[in-house]
Amino acid sequence: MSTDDTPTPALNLWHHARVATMTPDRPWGWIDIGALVTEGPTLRWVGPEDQLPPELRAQVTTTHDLSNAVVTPGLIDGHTHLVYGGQRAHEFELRLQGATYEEIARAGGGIRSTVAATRGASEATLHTLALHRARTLLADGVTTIEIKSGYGLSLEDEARCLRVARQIGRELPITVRTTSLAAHALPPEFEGRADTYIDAVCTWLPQWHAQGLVDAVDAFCERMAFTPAQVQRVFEAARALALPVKLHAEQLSDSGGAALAASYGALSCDHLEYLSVDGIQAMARAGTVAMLLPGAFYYLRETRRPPIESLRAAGVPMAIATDHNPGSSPALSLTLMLNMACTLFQLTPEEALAGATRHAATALDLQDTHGTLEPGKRADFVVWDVGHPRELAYRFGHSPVLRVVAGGQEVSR
Ligand code: DI6
Ligand code: FE
Repeated sequence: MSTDDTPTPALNLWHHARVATMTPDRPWGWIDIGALVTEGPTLRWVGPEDQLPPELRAQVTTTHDLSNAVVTPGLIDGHTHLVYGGQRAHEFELRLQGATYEEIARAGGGIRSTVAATRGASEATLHTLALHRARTLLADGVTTIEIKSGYGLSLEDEARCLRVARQIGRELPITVRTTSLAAHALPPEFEGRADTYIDAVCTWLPQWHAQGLVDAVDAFCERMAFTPAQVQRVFEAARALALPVKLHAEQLSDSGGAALAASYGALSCDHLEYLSVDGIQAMARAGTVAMLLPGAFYYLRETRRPPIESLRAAGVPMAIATDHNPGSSPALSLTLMLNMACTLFQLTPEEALAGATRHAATALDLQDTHGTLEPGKRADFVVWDVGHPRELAYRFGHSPVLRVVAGGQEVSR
């Protein structure tokens, strides 16, 4: 509301667009000849251009002609491990020669080798590396990123990674949600003492939380990582801090992790190749999002697909993310994941885009402010050089991004 002594806010009109708002009321939330009005970082109005109220148009200070290009919400990468040192190309070669991901991990490679490289890197180096990765995602249309810790595995090393994640959210015009994944792997100094390590994580969590570093808590529930009983103790510590939980569940085997996470009202369960019927039903009851990670499935040359048809039938929302990490998914393109979600998991192009926008927002508890183009939400959107949004999933290996607008500001590229 403006009065005589408050300045009229600057309004930007973005028009002559084909808009996929991704609201669920109609396919793609489609508007054929659409316009958006932004006010600072917020969407003020979205709709068919011929319905734009004249009094609103009269307040517009800057007009952007989008020349019939397609506009979608800014993409949301709801599962990344963006902060780490080193790389694991040698393990890629070993796997091509027949070694499995689990065998390499048991021999001291895998997550542990990245933990060593991360501990050995300075915070400045970790920051430089992660910032470059975040910029690469942003250039591909990603305006919200979830960033997990999980390669520090000590009080101070995990805090460094979470600080780097927070810093990226301040430096780039993107929304960053941080997740503590201290229960990712057993660090070498706790060899043979997994329960003692979980005790330590439960005492560290309140300290990271007190430093404002944690938005959610995750764990790796797998025979090569932590048992459901250990994960449950981490979830209890999260609950005591009123932090939401999520879980790496049923990636390589069925350990019942998804049902456990759903019983804690998990925001998402992630991977899910071995998800059982019980797990699906528990997720449906809890409103937990299925976070599908086709990059890891592809890269580990998995053959068992997540139970897409059953998830769809049960009404479990399906999100798509890169799972960017140095071991099982060194991918930095969410548009590539849209394609893989269709080719590998048989999602429809519309389901895939909803998975990288609306449902990803829900998985990050950002559904009130992100994920669709609606008045009052954050003005995060992408202008694409395509004729229809299905083309975003149809292509791969090159990105048709024309312009990225984050918080109402055009991102320079
Ligand atoms: N599942 C994953 O996909 C990543 N972590 C996890 O629990 C992979 C981590 C790595 O291999 O470095
Ligand atoms: Fe992951």
